Amino acid sequence: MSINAPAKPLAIKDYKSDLHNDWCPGCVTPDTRIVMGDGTSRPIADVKTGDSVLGHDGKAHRVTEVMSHWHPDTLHQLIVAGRGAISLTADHPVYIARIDPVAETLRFEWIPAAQVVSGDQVMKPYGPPIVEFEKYPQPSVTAIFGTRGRNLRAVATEQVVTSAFALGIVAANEVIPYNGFVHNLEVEDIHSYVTEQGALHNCGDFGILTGIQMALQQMQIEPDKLAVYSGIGCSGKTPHYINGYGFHTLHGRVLTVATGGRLVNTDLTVLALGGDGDGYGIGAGYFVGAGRRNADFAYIVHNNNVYGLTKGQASPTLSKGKKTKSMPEQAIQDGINPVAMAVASGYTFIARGYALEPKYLASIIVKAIQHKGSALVDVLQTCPTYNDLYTKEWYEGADLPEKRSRLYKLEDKGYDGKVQDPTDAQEIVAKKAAAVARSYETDPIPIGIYYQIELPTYEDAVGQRIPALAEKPLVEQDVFHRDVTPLLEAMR
Ligand SMILES: Cc1ncc(C[n+]2csc(CCOP(=O)(O)OP(=O)(O)O)c2C)c(N)n1
Ligand code: SF4
Ligand SMILES: [Mg+2]
Repeated sequence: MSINAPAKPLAIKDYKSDLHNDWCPGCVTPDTRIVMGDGTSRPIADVKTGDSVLGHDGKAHRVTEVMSHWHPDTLHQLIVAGRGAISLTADHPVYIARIDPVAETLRFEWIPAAQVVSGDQVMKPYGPPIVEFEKYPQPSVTAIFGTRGRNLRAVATEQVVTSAFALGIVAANEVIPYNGFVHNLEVEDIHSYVTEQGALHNCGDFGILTGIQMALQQMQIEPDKLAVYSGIGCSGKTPHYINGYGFHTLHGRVLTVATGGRLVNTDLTVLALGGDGDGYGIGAGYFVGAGRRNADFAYIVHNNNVYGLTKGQASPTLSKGKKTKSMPEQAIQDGINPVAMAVASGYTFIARGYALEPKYLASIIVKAIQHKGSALVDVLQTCPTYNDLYTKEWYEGADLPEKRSRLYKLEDKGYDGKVQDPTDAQEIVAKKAAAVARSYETDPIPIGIYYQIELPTYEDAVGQRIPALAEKPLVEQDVFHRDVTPLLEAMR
């Protein structure tokens, strides 16, 4: 028990840092009116944790966190015809509909505020209760307006698209000076909220952060017994928002630093975090090395199929032939399979989670932390700014005729990837083969624990070679007052 241990059990808030969480610095001015779950509206500054707000799916969702910080910088002010103005930070995703004149359809997409142009149609669900929403994910222009797409802008100033959506035409997008507080909300399950002018979205990284904080709370890990390391990317910001020791390292190098951190202080729980580009691209060599070593840490990869921080280039997990909206052409390289890579490298715990199911993700992270050895949790993560292929709606299968999830839980199909006898080579090969086979399933995609085996860790091996390290961590040893004469003598 640490000397700083609190008298009462740790709550989720104890794992939140004081820093504003600014993934896609998605903030709006305090007076922005938010549509509540009951259809009324309220300034965002008056919305509280636990309140119910409208999500862009047209349903009510609980607010899990309210955030505000000082913003001494410019904002984007969208003037929405018939609805007024909304002022927001440049990267805040806004839900808009753009017309495809060839297909004569409205394309619904999330666009950073800075990229919204005059004539775009800002979307918002048409107030609760909305019963028809599920039926109209992509209404055609002709079905809605009875006119051709090219006439649409002339027709609509503010139109009810269906019984579910209202449109507002953006008349202008102006950059305005600002020096004051801005606010944002974290919203359960949907990660979006609706203003009187349109719907705004938050990133899947929030879901992963929530999953990590829930796991830490369930395990009652004291913040001063926690070290969180990250690489570079949007995901690399995670340690900033977790109350514990944190180290934002270099692109692709998180596992090297986390391994070092783990070996010098075996008293700490170590989390390594990073993006799919970070871990499976530039960091791929270290990924393999860490698997061979089996030091005790949990590595959580934010797998969004893009290089989010550098504006959405294809990451190593994007398959050949795929093209996100941020890519000029289809990917011409094939994507890698992280689970198969982890099996081949020797990871002793291999799992996959989904960012927008934080409770289930938390249960996997708990098991990954409890596992003694290198644990990989590959987390499928939505990036509403750049990845328009693998969206929340896609994972939910909203486009499928049968409207079923594209994910399933391995344990629900009776799968058990845990090796019962780690000395049984045949069982190990069979379990590894089963994990690899499942990892190639694409519809539905399995989430859960693919493979687990209890084997000696790197720390065990180091402790055998240097018995002093088995007794207490290196940080507690007196490394400065040592007699190095025998060493120097040996080198003469
Ligand atoms: C050595 C090095 N190379 C390239 C970069 C530029 N860079 C920063 S983040 C990034 C990719 C981030 O993608 P990913 O790891 O998937 O994280 P995400 O932003 O998607 O969470 C790149 C290429 C860098 N910072 N350092
Ligand atoms: S992962 Fe995508 S949505 Fe999230 S902060 Fe990065 S660019 Fe924005
Ligand atoms: Mg990425």
